[in-house]
Amino acid sequence: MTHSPLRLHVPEPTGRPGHETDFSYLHLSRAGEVRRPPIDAMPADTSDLAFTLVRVLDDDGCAVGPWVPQIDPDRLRHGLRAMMKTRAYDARMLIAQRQKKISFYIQCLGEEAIATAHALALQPGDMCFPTYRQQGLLLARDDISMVEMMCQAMSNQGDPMKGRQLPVLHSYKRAGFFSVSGNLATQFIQAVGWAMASAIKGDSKIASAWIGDGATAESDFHTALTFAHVYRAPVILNVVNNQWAISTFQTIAGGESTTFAARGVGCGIASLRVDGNDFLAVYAASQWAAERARSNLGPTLVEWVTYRGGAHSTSDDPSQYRPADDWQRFPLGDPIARLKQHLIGSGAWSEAQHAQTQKELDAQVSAALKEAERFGTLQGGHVTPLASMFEEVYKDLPAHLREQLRQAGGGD
Ligand SMILES: Cc1ncc(C[n+]2csc(CCOP(=O)(O)OP(=O)(O)O)c2C)c(N)n1
Ligand SMILES: [Mg+2]
Repeated sequence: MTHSPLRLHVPEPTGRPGHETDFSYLHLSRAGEVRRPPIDAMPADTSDLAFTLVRVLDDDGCAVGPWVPQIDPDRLRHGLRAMMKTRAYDARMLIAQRQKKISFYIQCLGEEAIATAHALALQPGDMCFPTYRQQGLLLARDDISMVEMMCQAMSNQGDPMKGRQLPVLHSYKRAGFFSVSGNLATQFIQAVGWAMASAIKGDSKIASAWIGDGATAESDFHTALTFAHVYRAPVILNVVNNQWAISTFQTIAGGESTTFAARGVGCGIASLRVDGNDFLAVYAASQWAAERARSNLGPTLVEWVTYRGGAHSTSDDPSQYRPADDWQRFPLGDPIARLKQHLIGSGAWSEAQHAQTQKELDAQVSAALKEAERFGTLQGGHVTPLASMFEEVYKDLPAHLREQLRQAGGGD
């Protein structure tokens, strides 16, 4: 028998600039269709849930099925406001970058439901290990002021990290927000290690790890899954599948013939694949996973299916590699519009309240930026002196760094 020459398969996205995306590759479930297993389900018994999609809100904005969470209207209004605040904050910071007040920015347009609803499902003292796209975790709770966050992005004299981190890479131990590392996937091993330490101490706190679809291709992701499984670490393993890793489509990281949720089940970890643009589904699945971890039942991997609505960062131009109208055509819609529709439909919200809230948030964000600028901007000065990077690292500065400090114009 003769064989034709071997050849590799190189996955391609179904859409490119000027050629619209065929989103049927997503394999969606209908709202309410997917079962909700008990909290103590065996990991292998969640296998089907790695290939379906947990959804609560249907096309009419009604909450249906076994995953409808117990959440009162006040908390839902807070959630909607948190998403709107995150979007308003991002929009203003993008302008600030174009005005050269900050050097760089990363927005989370279209992904707001994931971090904000997740934040509401955690408890004080739990620790998130976020990527650069989870500013919603901070903005959903009011323990860190927007002014302080903006100062961080401007590396000015109000920046708690004194310009030592890229804009957006926040660090807030007091808010359960571990220092964001630019090195992708490190969050996963760090979170699993923190969760193991919490269990070793006999504490009640859980960890929540964050990673993008692209970064799951890093070996740290797989190492973290092995440790989480073996020791049943109290951790939630969040994979945000926003379809893109800068210009690389999620299939290049291995999302074509399987799902990212299936990685969990394959490692003996309970797994869910969830509509990340459905605030109620995100809240319900986060609660399920948190309850499991807190009850000593071990880790849960959740794949949040969403879409990166904007550019990867202010240094990226997505018109080069994907259709311009892709986000508008994404079948899971816009998380803010969907929760708004639900709340209006249930009589808990109105168009007038929405418009008023939008106005208030825009004003609040502008006022915060004005105040933050008083501490300095990239263009206007008052940024942390270069020499300060040598401080608070070593008790006694080694000779070679003393020399570098001298060259930087500081020290003796
Ligand atoms: C270890 C490592 N490799 C590469 C990069 C460069 N890089 C920064 S963001 C990014 C894309 C990440 O995509 P994904 O994990 O899907 O997250 P998303 O940006 O979509 O939220 C890359 C390759 C990095 N920061 N760290
Ligand atoms: Mg991605």
